[in-house]
Amino acid sequence: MPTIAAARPFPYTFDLTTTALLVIDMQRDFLEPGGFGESLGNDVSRLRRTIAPLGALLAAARAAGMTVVHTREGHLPDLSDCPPAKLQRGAPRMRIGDPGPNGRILIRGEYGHDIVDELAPLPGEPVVDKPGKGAFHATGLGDLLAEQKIDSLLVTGVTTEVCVHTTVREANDRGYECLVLADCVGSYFPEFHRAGLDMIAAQGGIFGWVADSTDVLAVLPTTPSSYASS
Ligand code: C5J
Repeated sequence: MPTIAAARPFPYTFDLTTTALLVIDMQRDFLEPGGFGESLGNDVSRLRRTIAPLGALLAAARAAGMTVVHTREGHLPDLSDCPPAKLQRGAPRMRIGDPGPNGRILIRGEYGHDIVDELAPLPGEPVVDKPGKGAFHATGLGDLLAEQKIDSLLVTGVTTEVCVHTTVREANDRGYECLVLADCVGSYFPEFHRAGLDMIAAQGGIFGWVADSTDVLAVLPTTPSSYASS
């Protein structure tokens, strides 16, 4: 089984047949101007450094025959799945559901809600729509992973301290072994990114492990068959 020797706090070993690559919320609404992220006053360019390494990891995971699952944060057009607290909190220039240059902010089916072109899901790859920050809350993710006997997750996406962290905490409580790829997760706040990663690996890996995508690329087989025969 592949082992990431450089993972913090100690080496991470995973079985490709029971591990999924989870790509969290790589949506235009967070990564491109005119969306939810920018409406909250954030510099969205800070997240874009994740796209190239994540694209390379996604290609390698697909070549190795790994399960890939994408998520998208967003709401139904009538906002019936959006708690008032989420809708009203803060003082954004535009609120969830308001019209923006990429369509209504954080609404399913709108251009801004979808995943950036560089990381578009392939036909057949599950895309889990989630109304919350955590990918397990009010979604079918747990059942989907259970059906495929997945017990470990390579976690990527945005943002480090919000949806990535919430999902890793949810996953950890459900018994998943999570490896977070530091260069494939991003935050609008560099200090939150650093602290978020440290919090995952601290205390003996209280929520999971942290490594770089290059560490994973170095151990992934280039074809599903080479893994099966190794
Ligand atoms: C946020 C997310 N930051 N995907 N969502 O509101 O992290």
